[in-house]
Amino acid sequence: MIDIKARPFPYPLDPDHTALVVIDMQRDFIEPGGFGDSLGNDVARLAAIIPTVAGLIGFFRKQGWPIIHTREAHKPDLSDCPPAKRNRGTPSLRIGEEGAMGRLLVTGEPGSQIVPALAPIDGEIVLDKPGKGMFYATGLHEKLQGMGITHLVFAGVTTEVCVQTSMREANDRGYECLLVEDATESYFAEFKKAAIDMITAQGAIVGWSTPLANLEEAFA
Ligand code: TIU
Repeated sequence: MIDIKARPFPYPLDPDHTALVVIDMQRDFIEPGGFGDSLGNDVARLAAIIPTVAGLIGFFRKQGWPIIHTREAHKPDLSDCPPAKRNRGTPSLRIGEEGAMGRLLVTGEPGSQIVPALAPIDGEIVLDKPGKGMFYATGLHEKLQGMGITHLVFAGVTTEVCVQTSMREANDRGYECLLVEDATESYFAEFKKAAIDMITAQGAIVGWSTPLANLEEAFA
């Protein structure tokens, strides 16, 4: 185990059993005209973390550790999109409707692609998920178990929605979870802070958080 400086106390990283999960760094959330924009959000906040996420991905590639990229994306016939999700609220466009980057949150459309600066490379896992959490209806737990993964490092968007949901799902399945706090972002600064506070409170009730520099420093 290698101790990483973290909140609320050092994170015990197991170099042989750790994977990175990059949550939903796709155009639909980060670029104008996508799903995030349709909900009335300022998407520019999210683009700002791309260089740090790229640095984190580069760190994992250098170590030779597994990387999983998720995308929130539904089947073209929307059979995996519950009406409760599609019909909620008054977005400018609904899931499956045609936007500036194709049909919103639909697999294979331009908007569902990961931003070019963070594009997956051969050997990395790319996982489409219909929910906010990465374990719901994906088979990911079985895949990670098959790989012998016990520790998960998290990055991506948005902190309090898909990242936090995925981290809570992972925590309940027994994974030791670390959130890289400058490699995640929310449309709402106060929600990012609150999510990290909630995750790390009560003796790391959900997991740990740390900036990328602490991870890099431990392996320098
Ligand atoms: N709306 C919002 O903050 N997030 C999502 O809908 N999905 C993810 O977080 N990926």
